[in-house]
Amino acid sequence: MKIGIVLYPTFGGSGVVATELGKALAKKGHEIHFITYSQPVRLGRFRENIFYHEVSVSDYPLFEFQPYETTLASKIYDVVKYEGLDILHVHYAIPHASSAFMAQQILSEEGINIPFVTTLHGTDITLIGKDPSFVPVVQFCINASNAVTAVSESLKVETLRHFNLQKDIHVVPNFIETDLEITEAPASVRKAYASLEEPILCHISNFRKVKRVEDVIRVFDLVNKSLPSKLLMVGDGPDRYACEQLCRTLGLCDRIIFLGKLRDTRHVLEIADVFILPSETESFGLAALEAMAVGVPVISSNTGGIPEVNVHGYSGFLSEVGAVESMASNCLLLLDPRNKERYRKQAYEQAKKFNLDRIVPLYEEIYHTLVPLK
Ligand code: GMT
Repeated sequence: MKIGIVLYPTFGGSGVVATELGKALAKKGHEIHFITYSQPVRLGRFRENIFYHEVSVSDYPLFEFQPYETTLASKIYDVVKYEGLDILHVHYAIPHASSAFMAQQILSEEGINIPFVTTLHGTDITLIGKDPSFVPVVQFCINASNAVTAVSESLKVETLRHFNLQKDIHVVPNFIETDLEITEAPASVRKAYASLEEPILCHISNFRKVKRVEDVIRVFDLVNKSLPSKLLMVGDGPDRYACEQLCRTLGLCDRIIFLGKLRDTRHVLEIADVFILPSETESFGLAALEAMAVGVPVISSNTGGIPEVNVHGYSGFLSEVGAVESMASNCLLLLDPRNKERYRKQAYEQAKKFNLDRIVPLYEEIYHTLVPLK
């Protein structure tokens, strides 16, 4: 099949999932056309069956705000028509679903029928999508999509609660490639950040308000008081400054290392002992799954889709949002030498349930219902 994937190219989870999906489908022989405004961060090297079409936004002086949605619709039109695509898969409703709808309408005037699948990732529904200024368009576009998927049951429920939908929503969870065994990082890499007896805690996010990054520092502070440890903070965003301030106030600057944005987080996760995700809400929590896939158990909040990924008492522990004391004591449980190996294995086993080989075919099934003959 020739599949167009419309995505955000940045470090956000939706872009990562869309890129990894495209790469997996390309490996299976599909022809994948990524459509977005800059090269997706996870796309990496040149690969068979993968093409990238850049949407270049003009900076005509009349426009105080560049009409990205319109430019994107034109690009989609172009790629569908001249590359002969069979189907479009748009990740994140705003504005990708409305651009796909516009392109679909224009193409149908020319006798070209192109179905589009919309995958809802979370903030397109839970935060931005609920903004009254977006509701009519988001609702219309979900209903106009030929198929709709959500990355968790929780996101499906939330979407149905908030919008008036006539569409069925398929739950297709996010996925990860798991190795045959847990991979160990070379001791030399670990040694650069912590001594042998110091556990390494890790957090990865876009440092937005919803991630509650200051809770990560507070949890670490409590853990470190009982068990001297190190914390690796990966990513960047609006709340990084407040986090750095908090480290200074708590006198933790020599214990917390800010690594900034990284394209490939796997190598950091490989040296971590616990992953912390205290988000206010999270439709899935891909970062937690990525940690579990290398055998790192997770301390998280219990909201949104997180409980579908992190199983309390098995792959890690869940606490109420903001319950930093509970998160810290659970963290110490995971770090107890008597428990450590067991939770490590269980986290890894839990991640296997989301293996790419199990999940990618679910998307292919949906494509086949819309493009039966290919
Ligand atoms: O919150 C982020 O990190 C970015 C955001 C996005 O859309 O790129 O992530 C959302 O989609 C991810 C992939 O499906 C999910 O794993 C995240 O849970 C979800 N974020 C939120 O719901 C806050």
